[in-house]
Amino acid sequence: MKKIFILNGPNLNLLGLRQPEIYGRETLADVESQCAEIGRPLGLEIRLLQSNWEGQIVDWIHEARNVAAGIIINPAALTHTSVAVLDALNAFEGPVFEVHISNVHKRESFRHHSYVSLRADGVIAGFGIEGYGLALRRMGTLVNG
Ligand code: CA2
Repeated sequence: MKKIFILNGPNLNLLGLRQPEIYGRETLADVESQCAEIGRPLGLEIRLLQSNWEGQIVDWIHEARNVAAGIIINPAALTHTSVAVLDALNAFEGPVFEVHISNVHKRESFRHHSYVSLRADGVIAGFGIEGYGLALRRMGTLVNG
């Protein structure tokens, strides 16, 4: 089984608990179980992590360098602010996919720019939590050759 990190940034621990009109009613635990199911037949073992701390996200990206074949990341607000997350991703050699639950391009203009997109091999926005599974399927295609 190849390991794929699914990293989630600030406030995504509230997924399913607040603002369902924007982010839906499913929780991060639902994302984890759906991705585990999608990943299994593809030979992908997922490790889903969430932190409200930028430095923790950077540390997990560094850890991924040694153990993960790919990274799926929803950096949340760090998408629009963090050169540190971009720099860490630039030091990771495998595929990186950026996922947003909401369609950031339909929202405030400050959400239209992403530092992470400068590194991402693919970007999914506005597909709800299904976006994680879609990214994982593509990851399977890439890492299994
Ligand atoms: O659409 C996305 O996935 C975002 O990455 C979510 C971020 C936002 O800053 C990005 O612009 C787009 C916000 C995550 C906050 O998540 C919450 C979930 C439920 C309730 C409150 C916050």
